[in-house]
Amino acid sequence: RTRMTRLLVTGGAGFIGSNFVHYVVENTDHTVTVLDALTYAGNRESLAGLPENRVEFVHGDITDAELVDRLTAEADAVVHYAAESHNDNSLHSPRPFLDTNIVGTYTLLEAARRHERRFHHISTDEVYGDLELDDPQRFTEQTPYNPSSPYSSTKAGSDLLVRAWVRSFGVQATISNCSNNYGPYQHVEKFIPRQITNVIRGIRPKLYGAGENVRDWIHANDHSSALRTELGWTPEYADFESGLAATIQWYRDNEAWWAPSKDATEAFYATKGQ
Ligand code: NAD
Ligand code: TDX
Repeated sequence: RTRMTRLLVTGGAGFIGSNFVHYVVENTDHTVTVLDALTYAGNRESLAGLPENRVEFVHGDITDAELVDRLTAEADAVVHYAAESHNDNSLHSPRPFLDTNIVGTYTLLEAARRHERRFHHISTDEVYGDLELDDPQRFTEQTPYNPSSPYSSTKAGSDLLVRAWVRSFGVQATISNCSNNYGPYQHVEKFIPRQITNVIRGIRPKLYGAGENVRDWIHANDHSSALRTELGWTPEYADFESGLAATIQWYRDNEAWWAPSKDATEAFYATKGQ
């Protein structure tokens, strides 16, 4: 256990952010302020049951400079998850991706700079583009950025802002570029929960194209605890099959959590022929 710290967690009512807040409450003495706009992807219920003396919820937007400034000043460190996160949505309506991912990250960086706060930026491996199926190469920190979608290009842009604020202004920041996460509290628009909840509802799973896309999956809890080379971290959910089985069980046990967004998500996909 480490010294007690107050963390400002943006996007803490989303999938990975809420898993992180649960993880912090269970494994540290830190207190958490969640800043979340509760977009379609945010869900207050993902934080249900957490002790009020450890987790404060603030409903607000990361592009609100005044609010971000105050909350950053009150925190010891900022962990930044808030984003528009769905590639499919970015193809239909890119504008919110620019506002949240670029302007929102800029707003947080300026506050971290002003108040000299440690800043961790959650990004994605999709900034590196894609690999051929038989490509012997894997992405490293040195791989050039080559994003494909409006989503990944705004994440790449936000990463470059973080790098520039480190170089230009000495902000103490780190970036993680994680692969696909799975686990509880993931929105039913995403691949794994969409197929689990389709099967529960008796709908055929939907595979895009010929189903040849490949993803690297990491359990959200392992994302919360990770940094392998320097810290000697190893994943707890090393066996994908049992991690997936536990995730399927979670969706079976928590239909009340996902049912309210299921019909709207499928109705939207149907309008796009997906
Ligand atoms: P998510 O869509 O489930 O959650 C995003 C959260 O951010 C929601 O609670 C939403 O309400 C909030 N939010 C959105 N816009 C906001 C704004 N303007 N102000 C305040 N809050 C706002 O996303 P996720 O899958 O949990 O992803 C979290 C982060 O991890 C993102 O930065 C994403 O790019 C990154 N990431 C995700 C994955 C993955 O597999 N899901 C993999 C690698 C990296
Ligand atoms: O119904 C589907 N059928 C299907 O074949 C859906 C929803 C997706 N897919 C495919 C598309 C992708 O190849 O499955 C793969 C995974 O799709 P998503 O779950 O939408 O995730 P992806 O586009 O890979 O992006 C995710 O990982 C990287 C997160 O949503 C991003 O936030 C993260 O940066």
